[in-house]
Amino acid sequence: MGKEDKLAANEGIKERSRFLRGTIADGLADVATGGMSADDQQLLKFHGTYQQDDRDLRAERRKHKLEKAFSFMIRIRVPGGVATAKQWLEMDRMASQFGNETFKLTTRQAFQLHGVIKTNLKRTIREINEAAMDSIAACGDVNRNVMCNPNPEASAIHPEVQAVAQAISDHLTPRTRAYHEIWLDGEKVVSSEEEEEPIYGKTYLPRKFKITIAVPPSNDVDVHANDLSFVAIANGRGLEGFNVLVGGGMGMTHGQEDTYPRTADVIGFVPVGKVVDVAEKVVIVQKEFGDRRKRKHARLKYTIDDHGVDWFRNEVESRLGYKLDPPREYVFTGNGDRFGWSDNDDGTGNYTLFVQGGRVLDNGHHTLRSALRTVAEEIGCEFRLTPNQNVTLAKVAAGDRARLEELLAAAGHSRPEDLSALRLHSIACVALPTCGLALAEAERFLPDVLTNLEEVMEEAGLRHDAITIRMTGCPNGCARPYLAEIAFVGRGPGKYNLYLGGSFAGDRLNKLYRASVQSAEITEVLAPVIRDYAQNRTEGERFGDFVIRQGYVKETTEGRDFHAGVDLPAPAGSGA
Ligand code: SRM
Ligand code: SF4
Repeated sequence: MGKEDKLAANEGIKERSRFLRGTIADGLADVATGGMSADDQQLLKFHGTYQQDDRDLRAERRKHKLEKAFSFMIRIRVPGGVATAKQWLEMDRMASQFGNETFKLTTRQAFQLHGVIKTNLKRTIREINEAAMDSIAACGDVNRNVMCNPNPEASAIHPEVQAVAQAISDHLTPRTRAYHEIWLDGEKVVSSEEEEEPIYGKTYLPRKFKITIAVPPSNDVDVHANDLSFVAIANGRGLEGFNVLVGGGMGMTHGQEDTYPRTADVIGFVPVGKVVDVAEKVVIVQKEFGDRRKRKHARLKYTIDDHGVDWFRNEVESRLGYKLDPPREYVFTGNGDRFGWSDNDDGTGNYTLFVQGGRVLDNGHHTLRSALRTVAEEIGCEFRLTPNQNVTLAKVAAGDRARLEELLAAAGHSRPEDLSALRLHSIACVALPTCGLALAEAERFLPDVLTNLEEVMEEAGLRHDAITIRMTGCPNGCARPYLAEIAFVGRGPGKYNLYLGGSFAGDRLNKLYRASVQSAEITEVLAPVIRDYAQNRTEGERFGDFVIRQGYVKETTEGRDFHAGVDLPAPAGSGA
């Protein structure tokens, strides 16, 4: 069998794992090391946890011949991002008791704890479950946390759309009892023959799978970064159904042009009652046809590009036993969050606040984490995690609004109206020190980049002009950089590829503008483009559209066109 025909190593790990058990239970009991075996590390992802090590400490520990400083990241699913005040308080407590005194609001509306040591892993996952949350399928080759627009402006249909997100999430959650056995001391299943995994089977999906639901005009969930999305279509009377989009995705690898981000295709419309059925059949087609030999080519986006979108729709429809209706019209106006207060029909209000990098922490005089703890204790509102790493404090009674604002102000937390529109439209992935794949900083560096660019924007009179700007430490795309108007993607320590030309609504991919820009040169490279935009844009023209019109980059029309037409300056000294 040639190398190309061989199944990827992860396929064997899944096949042998007895429905995701592997030797995880034994590995947890082994106190001789703070880590787990290589195979179990792959299986642990399906249980929502990653082995990591503190990369800031690597060199020092190597010098002293010590094992890496292993710890675990736990990702906690929050379908649609809706958490109660009690759940928020539990995350806050666990961040101190088991984690690194912070917790992260992710780009997929989940919570993450970092720094949990192996001996605390089981207890932490158990306590997460006691708080009516879980981590199963937060990672791994299965459907992940289902995202849903938390947009408080759409309060009338939000509960209905949220219920659909929950139903999809429940339906696609793995059925294996392994999670309960290992973490919750559930009764042991005698043999794996007793297990049933009706949708996934014993090798699950070829790769991760992601689903979102968007409520236009907001595309905050970034439908074009997801394998499957549903776009809510409502009329004056309520929710009618959803357009179905397939084949979006971000991840790629530097220097490998057969890997690329891709925007999704609309394949039809489905009434509300059939959404779960459609989700299941899309997952099943990908299970059957996704590439199990090459993990870098295993996402749905490549299955669709390999076979064609019409073929894919037919495969889905033949399993459904009916045809999808023609898609309906909809318009997206942006993929950022809407900040500040909005009102609900019942007189309560929702307040969306900016959380830099989604990191909930107390830092010197800026004590956001403590303030939000008090909000949860005193006001007891809902905490809705946004897809842009922010939080909406939802259903706040009219009488509590002033107190909420007072608590945030006392914590030194800036009101959205006091922040630049650029910062409010920024996202950074975790990157260093915990992410094992990071080539460069992101969450710890983007705030400084923004501070420098804010000066340029201010001088150009653009303080209130929103431009989407995203940074990731590597090309995997966790902050969905290829859908931003400006994106920095780590190439190596202190070096970033700079992409321009995504659309403000998140429905066009950007293109490489400069490769390997040094950290210190970022402002210098971008300032002339920003000034040109301020002076020469047309009425209402967005930055991403302007850079294409002015010829800074060519327009990217689809994923396969992402690497084409890149026009980089000749390297210094080339004589060109
Ligand atoms: Fe991601 C891997 C963090 C959203 C594409 N992602 C990772 C890992 C687990 C690194 C690893 O495999 O060892 C990162 C852990 C870092 C850490 O220390 O916490 C990581 N991804 C994140 C989060 C926390 C970024 C954030 O700052 O918020 C996001 C968690 C979302 C969640 O709650 O589930 C996160 N990751 C995304 C997104 C955005 C999205 O889904 O909307 C993407 C791009 C969309 C997509 O999937 O196409 C994304 N992550 C990846 C990839 C590339 C996948 C691919 O198709 O090539 C990897 C690497 C991999 O899977 O091999 C990855
Ligand atoms: Fe890590 Fe890369 Fe994802 Fe950032 S984009 S969190 S560096 S995998």
